[in-house]
Order: sequence, then structure tokens, then C-alpha cells
Amino acid sequence: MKIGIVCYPTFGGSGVVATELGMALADKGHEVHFITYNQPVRLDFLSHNLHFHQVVIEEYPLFEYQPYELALSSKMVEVVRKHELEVLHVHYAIPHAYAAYMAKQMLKEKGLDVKVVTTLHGTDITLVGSHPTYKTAVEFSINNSDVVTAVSNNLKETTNTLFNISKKIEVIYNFIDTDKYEVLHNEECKRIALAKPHERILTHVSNFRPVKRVEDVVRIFSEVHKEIPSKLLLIGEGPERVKAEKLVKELKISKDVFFLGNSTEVAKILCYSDVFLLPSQTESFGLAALEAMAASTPVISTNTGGLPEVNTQGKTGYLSDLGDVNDMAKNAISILKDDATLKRFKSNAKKHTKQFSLESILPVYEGIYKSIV
Ligand code: GMT
Repeated sequence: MKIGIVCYPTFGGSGVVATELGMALADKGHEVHFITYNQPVRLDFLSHNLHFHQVVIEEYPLFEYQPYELALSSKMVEVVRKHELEVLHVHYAIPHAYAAYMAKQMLKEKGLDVKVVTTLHGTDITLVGSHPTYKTAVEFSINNSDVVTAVSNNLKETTNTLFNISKKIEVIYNFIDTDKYEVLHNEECKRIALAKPHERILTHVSNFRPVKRVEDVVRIFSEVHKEIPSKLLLIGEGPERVKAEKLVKELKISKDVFFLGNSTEVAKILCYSDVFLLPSQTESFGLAALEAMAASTPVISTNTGGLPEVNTQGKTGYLSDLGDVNDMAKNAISILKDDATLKRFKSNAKKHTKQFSLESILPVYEGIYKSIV
């Protein structure tokens, strides 16, 4: 099939899911065209059936805000016509679903019927989409997509609660290429560079937005560190980094906390982690938690949003109420306190990810495309 994928090209979860999906579809022989403003960060190669079309904005002094949706929908029309695309799969409703609706109407006038699949990822519904500024347009573009998917049951329910949705929303979980982690695990994990053999490594990966509560990550670590020799690795960049760095200094744990910035080597870093911290205000799914588990790293998280659909209490990690830093620290200590317990949680975490494997989720997306074309 010929599929256009529209996404944010950044390190955010929706962009990662879109990119991994596109690359896997191309691997299976589909022709995939990414349409976005930069080459997606995880799209590390292009080939005869994997293409990237850049959306370029013409700056004009009159515009205080550049009309990205206009440029995007025009680009979608151009790419659909030139490459005879059958499906536009847009990830993250704002503004992609709206731009896709406009492209579909423009193509209709030219006698072409492209199908639109919209995947809701989380904050496009929970934090941004339901805001009165966007709500009407988001609701309209969801209801006018040919198929709508959400990444967890919780996100589906939330969408139906916050909006007046006439479409059936299909739940398709985030997925993981388990083979990629298998290969890594068989390689030697060089944790020696970061921690001494008796030290535990705790890790957090995010875009450091307020919703991730990075200061809670630091506070949890600080409590764990009092009882267990350990290091904290923070991967990612974002608005909360400065606050987190300040807190690290205040708590006098600077020598054991490392801010590593954005990385395309997350899987390698996770491979030598012992516990993953995700104390988010909300997560529609928590792809970062799934990636951690695939690398045999148990997860300490909140119990918000779709996290209970990914992290299993007392098996793959623990879930606590939002902001309960002490409970999260206590749970992390209980996993890290002895080698046998840690080994059990690590093995459980890895086993659990089998149900979210690329092999099982990819055919579901393919089935959806086939059913509408
Ligand atoms: O988590 C973020 O801030 C990034 C965001 C995105 O849309 O790029 O991630 C969302 O989509 C991911 C992929 O479906 C989910 O795994 C994340 O849970 C979700 N983030 C939130 O709901 C906060």
C-alpha cells in the first residue's frame, strides 16, 4: 500500500511511534511517505520505499503566527497526488487531523478519495485538545476522520468523556521492536563507565515538560540514594531541566546525578539501568515505560492515565498516587534492595513486553488501512 505518515519529528512519544510504524511498514514492502517539518529523529535512513517530504513555511512579516496547517495540508495534497497515496495516517490530532481533513476536501475536488486515519496520543486530548481554544476543531476533525485510534483504553474513555465523539475509537497500544532490545542485551552493557559495581542505576527519559514532574524524579532518587548507593541518569531536554538541576544542587546529590541531554541511544542507556522512574501527572500510555521494560528495567510510576495498562503492580514495577514521592521511593528501594528481587522484577518486566511487540501490533494497523481502502 501507499501510506502518508504525518507526525511531529521530535523525540516525543507520538513521533517515535509514527516513525517506528513507518519504518516497519516500509520493511514489509509498503511505500511510506513521511510529511512533516523536519526529518523525524528516529528516521535514520531513507530508501526506495521510505520517503520524507519537508513542509516548508514561507515567512511573511504580516504573520505573527505562521500558518503551518495551511502549508501542511497543501503538502499533503501535493504528495498524495504525485505518489498516489491511498491513506494519510496522522499522529497527534493537533493540528494534523484538521490539516488532513482540509487536504481530503481539496483532493475530493480533484476526484481523489484519500482515507484519513487519526491516532490520538494523549496530550492532544488531555492537556491541549480539550482546551476551549482548540476543542471545536479537534472534535470536528476526530469525527471526520475515516478511522480513529487511541493508544490506550484510558485515552479512549477520556476522549469520549471530554468530547462529543460520533466515531468508534479503536484502541491500539504503543508497541516495541523486541528484537532490537534482544540484540542489545546480548551485547555487553558497559555500566562501569557510569557506576561502580555495587551501585544501582536509576533512569528517567522524557521531554522534561511539566507533565513529567521531573522534580519528583529528583526527590524520589534523593530518598533512594540515602539508603542505596546509586546514580541517577536523566535523558532528554525541556523546560523543566533548569528547575531539576537547581533541586539536585539543593539536595546535595550533584555528584551522583547526570543530565545526559537528548539521545538516540536510549535503548543502550536503558540496558544498564536498574529502575526506571516515571512519576508523570498523566500518561495516555507511557511509551518510555514500555521501552524501559523491553530493556529489562522495572518501572516506578504513578497510577494515572493509561499507565496501569502498561505497568503491573508488584510484577513489572509499582504504581503510586500522583505526587507520593515517598511511596515511589519506598517501592524503588524494595526492588533494588537485593539482587534476587531485582532479577525477578527485571525478568518480569521483559516478559511483559511480549504482548506489545511490533509483530503483533503492526498487522492491526495494516488491517485498518486495508479495511478502508
Ligand atoms: O509524553 C509526551 O510528552 C510526548 C507525547 C507525544 O505525543 O509525543 O507522548 C504521548 O504519546 C505517547 C505515544 O503514544 C504516549 O506513550 C505518551 O504516554 C503520551 N504522553 C502523555 O500522555 C503525557
